[in-house]
Amino acid sequence: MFNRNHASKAYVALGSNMGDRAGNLLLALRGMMEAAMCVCRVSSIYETEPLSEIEQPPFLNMVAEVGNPLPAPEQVMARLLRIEFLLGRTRDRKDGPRTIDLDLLLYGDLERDTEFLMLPHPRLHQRRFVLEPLVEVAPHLVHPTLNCTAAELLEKVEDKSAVRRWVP
Ligand code: PH2
Ligand code: MG
Ligand code: MG
Repeated sequence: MFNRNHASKAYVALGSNMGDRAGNLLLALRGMMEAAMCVCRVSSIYETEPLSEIEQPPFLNMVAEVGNPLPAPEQVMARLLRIEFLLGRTRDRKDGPRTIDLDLLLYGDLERDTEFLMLPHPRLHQRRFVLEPLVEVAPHLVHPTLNCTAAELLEKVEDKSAVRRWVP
């Protein structure tokens, strides 16, 4: 099949709302590079209102573009989970506050539907805290199943929660 997006690019959403939030994001980026993931572009850091049923502190979010050469998608996912673990991520409460959350959003045009890995990420188009930084790094990226660009998804998103460039 014709691949509309650059075949070898993947996009990872990073989020933290516990401890040293910016430090956690930067340690995660370093972890990704140390795990042989080539981080070729990063967005600004955004401070974002939690999208959650649970009362919790504001997040810092960003998006990283990873590419060339890319490990297989399951390998990328496994490495992201390992970095979350190394940075103290626990899963004691579903959707509770976290030191670090690393979500694989897209991997070229690949689709996956397993318990371990869903591609494209099933909620990416509903979340302003993902779309704002994604548009900053890849406005023309085409969503493989919704068939519109990241910029178009951001224009259409109903989520109006606050997403602002973070100033340290
Ligand atoms: N992550 C969630 C749920 N809600 N809200 C914001 N603002 N940022 C996040 O990263 C986030 C969230 C589940 O992973
Ligand atoms: Mg998440
Ligand atoms: Mg996650």
